[in-house]
Amino acid sequence: MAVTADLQKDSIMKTYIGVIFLSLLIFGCEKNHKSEKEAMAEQVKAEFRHTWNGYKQYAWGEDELLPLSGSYRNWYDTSFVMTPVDAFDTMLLMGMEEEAEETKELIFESLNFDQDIFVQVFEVNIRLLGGLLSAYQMDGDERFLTLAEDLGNRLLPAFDSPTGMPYVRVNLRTGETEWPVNNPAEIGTLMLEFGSLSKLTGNPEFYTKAKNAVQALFNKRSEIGLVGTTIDVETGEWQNTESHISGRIDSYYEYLLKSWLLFEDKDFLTMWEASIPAVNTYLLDRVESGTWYGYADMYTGERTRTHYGALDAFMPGLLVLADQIELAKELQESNFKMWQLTGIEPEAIDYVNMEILSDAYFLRPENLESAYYLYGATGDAKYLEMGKVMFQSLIEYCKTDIGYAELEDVRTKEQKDAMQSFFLAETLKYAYLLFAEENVLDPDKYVLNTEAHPLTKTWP
Ligand code: DMJ
Repeated sequence: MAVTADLQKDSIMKTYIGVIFLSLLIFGCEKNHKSEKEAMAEQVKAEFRHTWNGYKQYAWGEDELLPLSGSYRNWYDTSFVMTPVDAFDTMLLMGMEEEAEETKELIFESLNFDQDIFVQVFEVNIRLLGGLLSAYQMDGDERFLTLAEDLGNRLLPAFDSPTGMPYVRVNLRTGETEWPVNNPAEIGTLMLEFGSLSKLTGNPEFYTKAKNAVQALFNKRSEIGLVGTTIDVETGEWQNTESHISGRIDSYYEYLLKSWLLFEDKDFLTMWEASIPAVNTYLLDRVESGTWYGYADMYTGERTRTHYGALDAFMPGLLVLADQIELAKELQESNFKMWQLTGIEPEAIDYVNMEILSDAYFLRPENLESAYYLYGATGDAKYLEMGKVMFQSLIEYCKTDIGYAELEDVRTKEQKDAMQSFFLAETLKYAYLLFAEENVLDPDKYVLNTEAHPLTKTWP
């Protein structure tokens, strides 16, 4: 009896010690994770500052820094201070008050949309209109809204087509339009910005025109529920009937769901729910190398290509918002596999044989973006680890003395003298949000536009 009691005591003791040891280990790991996360967030901030200083020194007041030659590039005949407008809310999130103040002054001193220039509606919308609206909501200065409203009014004539779908380009001064062959991404990625502009100014026209365009496009889907790559906005005829989730279609899907989340307008939920099953039936592809989205004919659903790329990598993040976490996890494994092929992701691959089809890297954010959403939804340290690897490859291969450079070729790591404004708006923002404290941006309150500008429902 005594021996049994002693044994029992002994085993209770051992379990007790085991539990304490395990708790200490978990606590220790959590603490380690926390301090490592903090250190990573600081490092992202340091890289942002490094790049911003380069912009200040070599490209102040211009659209984009050229990170190898120490020069600059403007998109059009005049600068629209693309990088500062795109980078401003990242500075606010990072708590970089001094930099935010100087940026704000630069924007108000130099930004003037009264220009006789044809601009690309989609790019100007996601970067400038999105940036200004987010700046207004986060900073509160009315001048941001005044600029946003002026820009919105100048973009409105783009919708004056027979179908209500926008032309690709509009002249900011005359309202003339050009290029009627447009695509779902450029037609369907205006709603978050135009809708917010209506809510914030009280003028419903922005919301109505952007929504009509989305609905006109949605109505052109095939019987099996897919859209094609290009469509003529004057005739409503599809020009290229290949369907996919890549560039030229990608953010159409993103905005269907996010417009529902931001405006709680059921029509967007209906369109999302009618679209995504078709995407997951005909485009989703599970092969030996992993789970991917391929290309298919929009009418028959037949596979046309087994291509995937850096732009497609946004989809796991979007699926998290749609609560399709398991699929998102599967896809993120593939995203990371693509990243690891050469230590930094190529623009496009054939996922069947993992062959690189387009070997550039444009400093794109989508892979990090999906890691951020998945970490938020699962709390799984695996996604932090992925983010860490991706961020470190950026430092290793893309960093220059004055900023960050795209890569000509992910195999040779040869750098290219270009740095798009989304590097500061998105790539470093998602990296920062992944590692920073959760309360830096409340995911239940904010919807990020496709250029990662946070928008929030401040209206009734
Ligand atoms: C950004 O301008 C936006 O994220 C857009 O939706 C896709 N392309 C770039 C980033 O890769």
